[in-house]
Amino acid sequence: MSVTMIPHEFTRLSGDEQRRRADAFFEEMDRRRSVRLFSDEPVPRHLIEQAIRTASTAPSGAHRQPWTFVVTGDPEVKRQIREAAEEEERVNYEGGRLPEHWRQALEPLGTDWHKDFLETVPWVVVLFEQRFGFDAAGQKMHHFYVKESCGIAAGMFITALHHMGLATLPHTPSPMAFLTKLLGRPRNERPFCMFPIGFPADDCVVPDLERKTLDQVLVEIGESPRFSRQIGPDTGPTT
Ligand code: IYR
Repeated sequence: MSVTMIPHEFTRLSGDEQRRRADAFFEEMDRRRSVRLFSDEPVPRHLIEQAIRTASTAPSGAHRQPWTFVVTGDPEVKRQIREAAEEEERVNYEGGRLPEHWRQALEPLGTDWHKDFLETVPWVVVLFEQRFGFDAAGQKMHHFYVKESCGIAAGMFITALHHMGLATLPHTPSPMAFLTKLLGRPRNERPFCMFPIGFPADDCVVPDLERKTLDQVLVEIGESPRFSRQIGPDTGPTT
């Protein structure tokens, strides 16, 4: 059985417009920060739904879309998530489960086992990866590149949230298995990442971090294609 092929609706932009969008989007994304201090101000459910719709446009192995976004705004559920997450993190930080190199890496960030934000925020979303799926007949179906697919979906999710003026923290209390049971998920699903979502608190602070420069993250091999330097910061605006 093959899928029907349809013409691709692609919007071709002018070079100027591409440059303008590229620069503006970078500026916008560069202002994104992971937030740990939230206000309890409500957030419309529609915004969360749109962020999940957006994330679910992510490419995935064989288009299996191996993800489930579990959403809760229920104070009791949030309380249970917080309690269980803090229990695990207390063992990490105070029970010596965090290896020394990990402890050292976290020290400048000032994180500890307290996870108040899990109760403060109006919404908590847990992204579950589906290790396999089920076809229409209920038969087990293979899922491909599950981690890669969910990683891309998670990136698009936090991008969508930032773009709509919300803050989040990709949070991975370790180990996360408690979420499967607590949220009543089936055995083909595993927690991938958790996202407390809301507005930053008025007195929210974030670590004064620097991002790697382009030179540190970009390695070019061989010669650039012809004309490719026309749209580059060193050649000035394009016409
Ligand atoms: N999951 C723990 C520890 C932690 C790990 C990393 I890597 C971080 O960037 C931040 C925290 C916690 O949430 O505290």
